[in-house]
Amino acid sequence: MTPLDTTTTGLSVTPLGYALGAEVNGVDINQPPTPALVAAIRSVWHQHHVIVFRGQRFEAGGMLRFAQAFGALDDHAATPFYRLDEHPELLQVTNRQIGGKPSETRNTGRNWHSDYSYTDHPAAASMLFCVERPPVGGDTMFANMVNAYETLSAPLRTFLDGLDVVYDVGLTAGINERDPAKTAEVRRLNPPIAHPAVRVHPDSGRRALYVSERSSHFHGMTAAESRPLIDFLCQHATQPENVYRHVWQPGDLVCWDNRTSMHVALADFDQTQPRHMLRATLLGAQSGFVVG
Ligand SMILES: O=C(O)CCC(=O)C(=O)O
Ligand SMILES: [Fe+2]
Repeated sequence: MTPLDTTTTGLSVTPLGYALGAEVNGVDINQPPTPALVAAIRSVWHQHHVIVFRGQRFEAGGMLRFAQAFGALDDHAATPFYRLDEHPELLQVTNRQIGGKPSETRNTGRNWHSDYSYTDHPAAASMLFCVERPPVGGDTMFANMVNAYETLSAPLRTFLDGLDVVYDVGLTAGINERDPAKTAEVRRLNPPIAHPAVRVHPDSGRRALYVSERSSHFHGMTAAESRPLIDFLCQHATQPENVYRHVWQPGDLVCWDNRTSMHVALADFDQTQPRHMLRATLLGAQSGFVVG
């Protein structure tokens, strides 16, 4: 890893967790980032997988410009509801009312996952801005999937290296409590799709486990054969020692690499209290093949 040149960028980095997560200070996300700053942040991000910028001001244009400096953005067409009308690259993850009804993104992310794994372009990274949070709770946990892979035995790593794993949007927690018409549309847009069970990061070359609670089975294996292994891998990956738990503050921008981490949004809060976040999603490479 190239050492960080703090003299030119003014960045300072404080690890937040042993397994992953670091706070990055010295950045105003609403200022156009220089190429040197983007390179420095990228290097910290690769090292820590999840990075946190605190005390930021939400400006849609500023956040989009900042996010775009790291790659092309998804317009969230795989889940075409609750985008900002004027900026489809910003998805509202909120329990505010939208169109007179509680938003169905109020329970987004309630089981361990990597974003858009059920699409043919799994997200490279996500950036979530906290506008409003409940008085207590509403935390998000992240697990290091490079560690998860590297701490498996060599025979199991070799076995997984040769496998594809099927993702099914129907395994998204809470999906069956959502509006049936919207759910049917999301299922139609995203049929079950197989991706490599181990992902190689395009920049760092590191291998990471790519199996989550939204995986139904390994391609070519039965559900009965797959289930114990998927359960084991999820349990292995999400051991407390391999997890960073983020306690949000308004003004936090948390950025995670979906290729080397997975996350879960906890329902550990009073659902009558507002929680309002906006997400930009960095497009990942086309991947996978649709199954049955
Ligand atoms: O609300 C959160 O903390 C995260 C929700 C989630 O999984 C996401 O936005 O990708
Ligand atoms: Fe997510």
